[in-house]
Amino acid sequence: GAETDGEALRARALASLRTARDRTTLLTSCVEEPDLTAQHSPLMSPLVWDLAHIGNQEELWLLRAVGGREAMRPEIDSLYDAFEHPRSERPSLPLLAPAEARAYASEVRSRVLDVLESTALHGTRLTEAGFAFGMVAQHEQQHDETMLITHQLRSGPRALTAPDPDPVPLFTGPAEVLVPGGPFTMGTSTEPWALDNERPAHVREVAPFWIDTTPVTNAAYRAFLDDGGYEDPRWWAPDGWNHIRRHGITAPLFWRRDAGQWLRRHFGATEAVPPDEPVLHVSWYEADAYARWAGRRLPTETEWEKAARHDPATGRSARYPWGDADPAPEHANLGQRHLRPAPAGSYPAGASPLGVRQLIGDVWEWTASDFLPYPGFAAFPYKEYSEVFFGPEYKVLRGGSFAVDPVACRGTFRNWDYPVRRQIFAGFRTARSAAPGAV
Ligand code: AVJ
Ligand code: FE
Repeated sequence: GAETDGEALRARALASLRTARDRTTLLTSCVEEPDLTAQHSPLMSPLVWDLAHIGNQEELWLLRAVGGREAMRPEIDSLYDAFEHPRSERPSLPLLAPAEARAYASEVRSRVLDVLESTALHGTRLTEAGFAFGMVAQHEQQHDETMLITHQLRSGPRALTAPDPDPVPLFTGPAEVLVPGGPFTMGTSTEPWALDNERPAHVREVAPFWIDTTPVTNAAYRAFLDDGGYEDPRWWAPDGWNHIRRHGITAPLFWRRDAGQWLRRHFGATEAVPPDEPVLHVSWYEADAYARWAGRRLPTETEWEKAARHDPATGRSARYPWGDADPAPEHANLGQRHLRPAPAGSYPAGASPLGVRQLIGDVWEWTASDFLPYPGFAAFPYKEYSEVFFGPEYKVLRGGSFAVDPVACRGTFRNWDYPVRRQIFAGFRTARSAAPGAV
């Protein structure tokens, strides 16, 4: 009945908020105070900014908008408004000190638990099926991924550890999979915690195409490097060529050549670049150049989602490649259980019906597409989540990385970033059209 549904939704909201806070606590307690207030890269906020911003967004949406409560500390709102202050400015703001930021976020949370107890999870769009609580849990998890990127960028010894993914035999299955042409339902109108840019569901016609069975590996990417890929303008989009020349980019971020061997910095340690892992920390321009060199191209966002969700047996779109079940550890490398992507060919239980692997988890995958609204898009609950970013400056990434929590990952989930970005946990796979004569 409605009451047990309400209880199940409340339990899910509570568990999602708790999982997010446990991760935030881990990410902000494994380093000393100076590492929380320092800016480790001009591209990133100090960790203590993310921490208080997480609390402030939770206060805005769950205490004020849902709970109708007064502002706790109205004077700090502007400090933690991402649009008022770009990341490069944030270290010079009068931010809450680590102890104050922790106390603020935990006071917000304890009041949120009261609001969750006393709010009906239906009746308004914001509270329907616990949406606002799910949105806030996703927001915290997105900043947790951002904080993990800051950890990767920081110098000094390793602060975080996690077991490596299980080794798997070298993947020897087919290199690519044929996805049939025809209609496909993209996006969702039914997933309760889907964000505004994933909506509404709509049908698209897709021409048949081939897509890589697994993400492109470090070994495959090295062949591009060894073939002089970074010195040959034929492979590069003109803006990408200018960018790599101007910045002297000759390999993925964090890679370094040492006596004929490629090493990389990985969370405070140095390691040989693992050949079978999906390539990580490449820009859209690098992904696009590799694909052209390989005689292929990046998949469009529509192709990516069709590969991930289309079930040819029924013609319907599933929530995930493996079906409608929520992600479990055997499906995908998610949730920072590991601090790296799993080798190509891992997670056979997470494959799509056509056999495409590792679409969810491991590495965010660059697509060919600009970040644009779907037909019928309506900003909800705020324009600054998606709407202000629509346009040709941002490219879409899909599928989530090892650093994405399941609550913020679906077959419909859309991420976006500038085509020059490399610090994010991004890799890619390639595609080609199956129609005769097409690329
Ligand atoms: C969806 C990952 C691009 O981190 O900029 C966090 C998510 N929005 N706070 C970002 C987000 C507001 C956003 N991305
Ligand atoms: Fe935010």
